[in-house]
Amino acid sequence: MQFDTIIRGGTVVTAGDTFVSDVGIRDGRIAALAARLEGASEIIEAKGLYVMPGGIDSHVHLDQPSGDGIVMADDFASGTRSAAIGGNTTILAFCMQQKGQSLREALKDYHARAEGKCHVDTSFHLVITDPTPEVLGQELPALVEDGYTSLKVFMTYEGLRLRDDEILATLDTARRTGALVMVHCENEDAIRYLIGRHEQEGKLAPRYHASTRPVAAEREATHRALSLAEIVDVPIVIVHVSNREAMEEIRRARQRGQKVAGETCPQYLMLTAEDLDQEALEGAKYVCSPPPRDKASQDACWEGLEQNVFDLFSSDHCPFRFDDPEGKLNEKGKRHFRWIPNGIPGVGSRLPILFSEGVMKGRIDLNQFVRLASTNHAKLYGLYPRKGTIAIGSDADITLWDPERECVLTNDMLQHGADYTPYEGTVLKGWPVRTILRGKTIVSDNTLRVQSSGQYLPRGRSGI
Ligand code: DUC
Ligand code: ZN
Ligand code: ZN
Repeated sequence: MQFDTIIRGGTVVTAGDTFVSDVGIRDGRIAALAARLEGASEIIEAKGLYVMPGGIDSHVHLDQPSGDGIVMADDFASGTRSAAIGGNTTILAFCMQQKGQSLREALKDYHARAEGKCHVDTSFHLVITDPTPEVLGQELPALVEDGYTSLKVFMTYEGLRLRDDEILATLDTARRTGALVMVHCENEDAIRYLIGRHEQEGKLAPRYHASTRPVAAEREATHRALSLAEIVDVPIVIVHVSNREAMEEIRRARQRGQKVAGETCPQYLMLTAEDLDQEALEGAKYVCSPPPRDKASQDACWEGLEQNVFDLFSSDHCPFRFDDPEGKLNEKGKRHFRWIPNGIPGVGSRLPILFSEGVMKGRIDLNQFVRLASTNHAKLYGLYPRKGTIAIGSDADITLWDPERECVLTNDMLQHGADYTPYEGTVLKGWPVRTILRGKTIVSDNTLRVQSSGQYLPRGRSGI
């Protein structure tokens, strides 16, 4: 047999092309693309289906220790199961450094959490919370050489946030070593001030999570992050952008000649601050940072996707159970919004939402979908062309999409650890009917077929 598998008669979609072709797979890689291929032990009929690169979700939180009795709803098994169900073949998760901890120690911990559990391929971003001279001068340069080529820094959250001089030192290390820095942009001092004022006024319900983190706090921090990157002349990624003003900061930085990538997420297209304002603490389900804004912000985020201001559409999957003392409704969280854990589930629903709301409603075309779902993540985070495309020699990471499949999204379809999805009841057109990882079908008919076949991926430097 010439091939292990042939995907027959589907419409292949890449970042730049759409064409009907058979796809021949051998030893886990794409070996041939031609109008008609013969000779395989497995034939997958794909007539009427789109044959797309497997999704890459480059912003996923799994099994992060959250402190204070709070437990994340997904470990690497359940989180990557949901990823595969939703058409993904690779995720990039965060390895969070604790204060005083070396990056090597943090990595040892996270590798142990992920080892043997992942159903899709996985790689880690390093979250830098303690940028000591040893970390920046010695550990980080060695780790970048070892394939840990991206970092995240926070401008908000006491205990996580870096001061501007620390951000500059981290960015400078990134410039020297070729790492790419992702920045969470919100002004911590402004947020803390507003939380204090809300406390004095007794405003403690979930909806005040949104009013203590206003657009101006995100816009200011976005502008500052871009300025700091400009000062040391290094590319950055602005993650989880929620509104027009922050988005326009990215556009302006590009016009000044800066290299910057932008990311937005499903919550900023599908939710608003009104979702936080509901009876019986239901609003806690939608608490995430930055918070969802308003309808005009949703429109702005769509515009950013259509006009390539955003290169990345990621889930920012950060799941907590709702009705659970270790989740959203912990004892303190019931009384004060600041103790409601921040984040919402989304790794399984990201692509069906973008396909249905974006492609099927005519906002983006199929090739733009592939760029936002997969290719741009691979290019930006050093996985291309092994991942993120359908080309000879690339890993056979392929998702088959049925554009005619209609469904109403329910939590049980997503097979994650959370007890809710923020998108319950959303009517979807188009669904990923088969997910193939390095040539093996890992999901079909919404069922995981192969356990734990994900590998860890050391990465090259960013192609930004
Ligand atoms: N930032 C994230 O990227 N994810 C969840 C919470 C947060 O603040
Ligand atoms: Zn963040
Ligand atoms: Zn995140």
